[in-house]
Amino acid sequence: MKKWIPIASGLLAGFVAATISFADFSPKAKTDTTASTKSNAEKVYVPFGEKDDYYLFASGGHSGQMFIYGVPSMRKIRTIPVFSQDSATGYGFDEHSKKMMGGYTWGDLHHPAFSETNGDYDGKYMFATDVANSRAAVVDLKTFTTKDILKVPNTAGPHCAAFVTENTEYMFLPTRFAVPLGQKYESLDNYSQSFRGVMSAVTFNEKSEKLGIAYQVALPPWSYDLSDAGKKGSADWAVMTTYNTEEATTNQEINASQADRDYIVLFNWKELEKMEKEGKYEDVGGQKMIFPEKQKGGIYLVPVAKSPHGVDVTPDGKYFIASGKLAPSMTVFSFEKAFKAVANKDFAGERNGLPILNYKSVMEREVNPENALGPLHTQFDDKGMAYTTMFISSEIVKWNPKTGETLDRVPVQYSPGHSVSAEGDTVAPDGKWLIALNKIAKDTYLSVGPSHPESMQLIDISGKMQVIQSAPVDPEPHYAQMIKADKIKTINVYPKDKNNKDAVYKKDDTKIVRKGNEVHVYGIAMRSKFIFDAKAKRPDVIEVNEGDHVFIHLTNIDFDEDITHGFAINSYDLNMEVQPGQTNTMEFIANKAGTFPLYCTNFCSALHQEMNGYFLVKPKN
Ligand code: CUK
Ligand code: CUA
Repeated sequence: MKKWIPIASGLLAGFVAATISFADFSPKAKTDTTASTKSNAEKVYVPFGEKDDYYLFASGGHSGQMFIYGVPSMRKIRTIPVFSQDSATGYGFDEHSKKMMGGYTWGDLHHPAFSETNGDYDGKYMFATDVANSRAAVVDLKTFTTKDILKVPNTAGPHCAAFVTENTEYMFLPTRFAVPLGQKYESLDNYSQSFRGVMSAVTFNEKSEKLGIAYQVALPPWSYDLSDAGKKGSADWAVMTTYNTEEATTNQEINASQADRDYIVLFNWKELEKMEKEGKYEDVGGQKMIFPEKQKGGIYLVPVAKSPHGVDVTPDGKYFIASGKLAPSMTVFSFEKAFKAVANKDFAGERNGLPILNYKSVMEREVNPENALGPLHTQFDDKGMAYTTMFISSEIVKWNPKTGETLDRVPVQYSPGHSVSAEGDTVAPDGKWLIALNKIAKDTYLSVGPSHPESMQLIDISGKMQVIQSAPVDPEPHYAQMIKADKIKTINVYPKDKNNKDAVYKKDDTKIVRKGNEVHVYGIAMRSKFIFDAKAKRPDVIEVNEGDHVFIHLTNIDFDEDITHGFAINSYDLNMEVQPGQTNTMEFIANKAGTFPLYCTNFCSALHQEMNGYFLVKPKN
């Protein structure tokens, strides 16, 4: 049988080689493209007193965090802790965020996704998922803080998320790893019969600011990779790539790269929603699980070049573009043709009960820029032109999805995974800036030893593509989104919350209350002291008995922008933060007797160093 992509097996070796050896890259390309002229320097220079035009939200990968940069200066502004503890902000130490983290200490955050209205970023929320511990999270962009985290049952590694539908109705979480439903023990010999790749339809309630699960779908036991929601005419649909349709249970590097083709899974979420409403699901561990081999009509397969890694929908919603890491081509598929094939039952058989659409009926064109290797992910500009990252040939290729013509290419250093252009995955990309998110920085920055930071290279795409700036970034920006700065409306201080029974806004209301062995402190932080009980001889001292269950509720009554206080207890491994107007609680058992200084960790005034007190723990006997 003729191989569909004759050079694919050679490429596999190339891909593997490229991931272990970057020594072959010539440094010459770099000198050709790095910022060296004044005009380029001016483009990224944001004078003091002025601000950047865009926010960049980069995923922090296995740091579990999200990194915020300004564009075009590429200055890092903030780290938002999401799935991992962060002592800088007390995240994961205070009671609320500790509970949210659900007992886990870290996460692997891959694809950030802004909330959308009519297919455009609305600047309200940011979503993300955790591949490591199967969770979803939402970040509030009024305060740049994590609002809710949801542990998603029945799933292992929702890598391909988050991607949201046009009006944030759902974010879908398909999984990278197949597991038996409920993740029960099962022999890998029963993989094909008992394992599933589950996709979850996660909802967000803006009023309660809580995430929930509407339903789940038990997909075949394949690995699902990056996905995208439809837009405009295709808004009811979504697409995701698959690999390991071979259902290999060991040595995936070889065994999951056997078949010449894998699939794009094309699904109609309105149909799935209808099935859920009509009760066409089974209860699996308390979740509504739809089995597509029994409930037909919502999900279809489209054959695609082997082991695709990315699929992206064009801004007009008419096409979806799949890129194969082991195939040299970008394949453009037409939604309209797919809908026709669905209506005419133009099928080329079935797999696992899912109909396969005829490749020729849905495919629009295969695009193979000369010597461009390892296409991964695609972004767009305001004219609908596509920018695809080439992992192996280390470059960005600009091309026209309507003709397949290659328009421009620029080398990057090195091995870009994703790239991101300004609002480049919305219905209305801005056509400004593209940032290559490179896996390997190698010789770009001052050396810090054997392992280097990742690298984000800013590319001006207003004319011929030109790399003009680069910024190091901690591991690991798998994806990022760039939003116009004026779309984000932050608050300056937390407003008083009369319904919060833990909050205290006046000195005279501070108190320490004992109920059995529970001690509740209702205190305030202000420049430059703590007051836990205004009536006490020493208002800045907390005294408890060894073994007491202690709750310290602390309100920052400095209603003044950027006057943040911290609260740490020496040798108790505890720290939290109260931002202006905010109330936070620290909960712990006083299991060590002794004298422990407490202090403000966040520099807040000239007398910050005096902002301290004592935590005294009387021994049991
Ligand atoms: S993935 Cu493709 S390069 Cu997690 Cu989007 Cu990293
Ligand atoms: Cu409060 Cu330093």
